[in-house]
Amino acid sequence: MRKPIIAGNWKMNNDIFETEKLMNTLLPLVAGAEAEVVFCPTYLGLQKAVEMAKDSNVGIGGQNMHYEKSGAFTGEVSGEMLKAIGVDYVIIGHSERREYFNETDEAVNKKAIKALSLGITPIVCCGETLAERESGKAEAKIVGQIEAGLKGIEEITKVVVAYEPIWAIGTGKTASKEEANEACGWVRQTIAKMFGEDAAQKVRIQYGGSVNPENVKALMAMENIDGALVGGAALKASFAEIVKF
Ligand code: G2H
Repeated sequence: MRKPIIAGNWKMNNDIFETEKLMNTLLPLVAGAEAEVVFCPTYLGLQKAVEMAKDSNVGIGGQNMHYEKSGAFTGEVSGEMLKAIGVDYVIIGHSERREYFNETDEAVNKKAIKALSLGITPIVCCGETLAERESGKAEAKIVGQIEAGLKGIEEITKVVVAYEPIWAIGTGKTASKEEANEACGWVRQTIAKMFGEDAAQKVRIQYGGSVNPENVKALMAMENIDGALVGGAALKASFAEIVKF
């Protein structure tokens, strides 16, 4: 009942020319996919990507946005600016933004609320460090991030959550399908406590962290996993195999 959603997070890769090239490679390969497909290039590639994806089955997403409309926020881009060029998704609170750019749960919450108000689908990220997992604190970390990040959201069923264990990001290590499913279950239970069971059953939860064409099928077969947020493997033609798992 939940439509799978596979998103490629291109991170800080691909200039405008490389963006065009990868779009040209991937668009025909992912055509006809049953899953909802999203590509998230850098800010500089967004407009080109939106134009190129116009008549395709691919949606385009930003990797971040500011919650204010405009103002003295050097280096930032607002949700309104994303919307103006036709961006329909935005990744919020990726662990790399939390770690390197001091993004807090409070900022994640403001950004998610703002994105929804603009009709942009927020992909809200959560996940624990290796130390937190090894000391039995993974569930508490994830529950806390979801409670704070999704607080006060009115259109919860339009939110996509990405569970990404930090120790599995770009490391080649993947959480086992059981570990990933359990953590996505913690996310769903927390949403159920906050917004009710019906709403929680409608929210799509992605797993992210070294997803590749070999492991995607087993992950997607798990009860609580409705999609994938893919980094390194989203930069290759074989991303189409992930999309068409
Ligand atoms: C996790 C993921 C995409 P990768 O950050 O967001 O990256 O697939 O390279 O682990």
